[in-house]
Order: sequence, then structure tokens, then C-alpha cells
Amino acid sequence: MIIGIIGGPNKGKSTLFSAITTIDVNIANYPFTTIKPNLGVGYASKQCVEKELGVKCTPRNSLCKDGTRLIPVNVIDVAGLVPGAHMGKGMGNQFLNDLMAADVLLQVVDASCKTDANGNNVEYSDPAEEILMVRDEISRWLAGILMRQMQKISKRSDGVSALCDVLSSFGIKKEQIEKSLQKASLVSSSINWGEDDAMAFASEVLKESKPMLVVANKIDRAKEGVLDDIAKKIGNVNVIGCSAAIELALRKAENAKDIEYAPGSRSLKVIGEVSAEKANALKYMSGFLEKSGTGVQEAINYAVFGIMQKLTIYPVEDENKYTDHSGKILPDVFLIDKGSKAVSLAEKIHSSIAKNMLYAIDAKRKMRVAKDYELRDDDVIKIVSSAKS
Ligand SMILES: Nc1nc2c(ncn2[C@@H]2O[C@H](COP(=O)(O)OP(=O)(O)O)[C@@H](O)[C@H]2O)c(=O)[nH]1
Ligand SMILES: [Mg+2]
Repeated sequence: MIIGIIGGPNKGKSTLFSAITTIDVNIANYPFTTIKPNLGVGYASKQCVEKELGVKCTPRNSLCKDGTRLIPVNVIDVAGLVPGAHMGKGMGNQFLNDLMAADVLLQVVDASCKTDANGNNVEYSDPAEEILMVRDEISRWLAGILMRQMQKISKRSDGVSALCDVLSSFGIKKEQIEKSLQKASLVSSSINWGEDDAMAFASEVLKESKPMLVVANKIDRAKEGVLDDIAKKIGNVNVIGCSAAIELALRKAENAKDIEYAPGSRSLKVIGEVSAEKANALKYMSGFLEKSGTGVQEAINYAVFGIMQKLTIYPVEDENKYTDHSGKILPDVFLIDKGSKAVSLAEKIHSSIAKNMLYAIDAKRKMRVAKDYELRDDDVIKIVSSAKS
């Protein structure tokens, strides 16, 4: 699963990226999980099933901190989008290709209303306008790609499959194309669009295939009511208030062993010897946490569990001890789409295990279930297969 970070310049995208990908050095043996400058690993968090099962887990593909499972998700940060980006302004639009690898987008806007569309400091900027501008730029970019292929597309009698050929490399699926055609009131056979139709389709298909969560950043400097104002102006939008800068400072302070702080928590505990200046800053941040929290972990969790509706599923090899073959307890947890069957879990483990799967065992209920059993959130599952694992 990949989360993309988009928005105009100076809104706090890179700060958010750093905050998300900085992890407690005491639980992971690497402090910064940045793979490339703009590609990193963050963590969705959720209560681990260890408590419910009365065991203590030994995680392998994830982390666990005080009973909270931290499940890795990839995060991409791209250059700021400016008005005219679809025509190559600013950093241009090459990076939009990379962004299309994402399953869900965090759209960062400046809730303090102090940076314009080009990233300059101003007296007042409107986050709602920013949201529309960025969406418009991405839609125009995608519509442009369609228009450049229109001659080819128009020669095909099956318009849907012609569109699939152009859009599948962006992770856009056939059902999403069909639904978007319907929503934009466009016919699916013999497509020969002008710019307006291409734009109408592009904007629908982006909504379908790249759902967005607005991260109203710099909320520490924002006026009251800014979130309501965004919701009122845009309508039908998911918004979370956020302070990437405070979250990053907290995660760094935790790594320095100045404080104990769990991402998403509403409090911190000072544990180190800190200077008066630092103590003051921590006092301010502690007050901020109590009032609202930083919203960063909340945004990740909302994207993964709220928007993408992922289930957490724990595969095990021993349904009584909840272990793998080496005795690790609840070693792995997978993020799996809602509606998936037990056989999809088997596929995540190994294709030959899936091919030779006989049935599964629901380890919580000690019950045999069929290959097409629909997985439920927090299921602990043993896959029984005639193939060796
Ligand atoms: N007050 C405040 N400033 C922030 C926050 N997040 C980022 N900034 C500041 O905004 C500026 C731009 O941040 P940056 O992450 O480089 O933005 P980007 O261009 O969108 O990647 C920097 O000066 C950051 O310190 C925040 O949550 N609160
Ligand atoms: Mg940046």
C-alpha cells in the first residue's frame, strides 16, 4: 500500500513526510526509514490482537509498541504543484507519473492561510482554493495524456478497453473507468472526446482511483473554524487538522530520549535532562497535544482504515500458540482489502500455498473455514495447504 503526499509548495509536505517516516529508535533499529529522498516507510497503528489473545507478540513484518501494532506503509513525497504544472510550470509534471503509484493521497494545505499557490508568504491564502487548484492541475495533466492518445483511442470500438490500456499503468482499474464514464455521463463505445469531455472524465476517474484526504497543516498557527470553512466551501471532503512540525519535533525528541511519546498520543512524558529552553518548548507541545493532538498518526490511520478500509489479518502456522514455524508469536500482520477471502491471504504468503490451499483455520474460534471464507478484521488465520511453506 502506498500513500502519496501532494500539495503546493511550502505547505509542509516534506515536514509531514519526515514526521511520518521518523520512527522511535528504541523499537526499530533504524531511526529514519527513508528509502530514497522522497520514498519512505511510515506506520499505520492499531491495537494488536496480543491482548485479546493473552499473549505477548514477537513481530517480524511490523512493530509493536505497548500493545499498539505499527504496520508499514510506503509513503511518497513529491515536488510542490503550482498553477500551470500540467503545462510544465514549476517542477513540471514528470513527478505526477510517480505519484500515480499511490493508492490514496494526502493533500497538504496551509491551514494557517499564509502561503499562496506559488508558496510565497502572504497575508491571507484560502486553503479551499488550494485544494481545488491542485485537483484541477492533476486532472488537466491526466486529461492531456488522454487527449494525446485520443486518435488511437477513437479508432477502437471498445472504448473501455482502450482507456484501460492508457490508464492501467497508473493503477486505474476497469471498474473505476466504467464508473467514472457513468458519472461524467459519457458513452463507453467509440470514444472521441474533446478537451471538456476528457477533463470531465479525468476529474471523475481521479476521485475514483486516488481518493484524497485533506491534511490541513500548520493547524498550530490556524484560526478557529478553518476546518469548517474548508468543508463548507468544498463539500463532501475528508479533512484532518494537522501539525507536521510539532509531530516531527516530538518524534525527534523521543529518539533523543528526552521524552516518551507514542505517535497519535495526546500526552508526552519528559524523561531526559533538558535545558530550560527545551523544557519550555516541550511544555507548549504538551499543551498542544492535550488540546488537539498533532493529527499526523490520525491522518495515516484515516487513510488506511477509513478511506482504504483495510483489514488487519494475522497469519499463523500454529493455531493454538499463534506462532510461525520458528516460534515467533503473531509475527506478521497484513493489510488486506475488505471483502477478501482466506485464499487472498494465502496468496500474500506464497502463490504455491494459495494454489494448493485446502482450507483455513480461524485460530480465535479454533474453527475450520473454507477457502472462500470472507476475512474479518483482526482475524488470526492458519492456512492449511498441501504445499510445503
Ligand atoms: N507552524 C508550522 N509550520 C510548519 C508546519 N509544517 C511545516 N511548517 C513550515 O513550513 C515551511 C515549509 O515546509 P516544507 O515541509 O518544506 O514544505 P513543502 O514545500 O510543502 O515540502 C517550513 O518552514 C516548515 O518549517 C506546521 O505544522 N506548523
Ligand atoms: Mg518539499
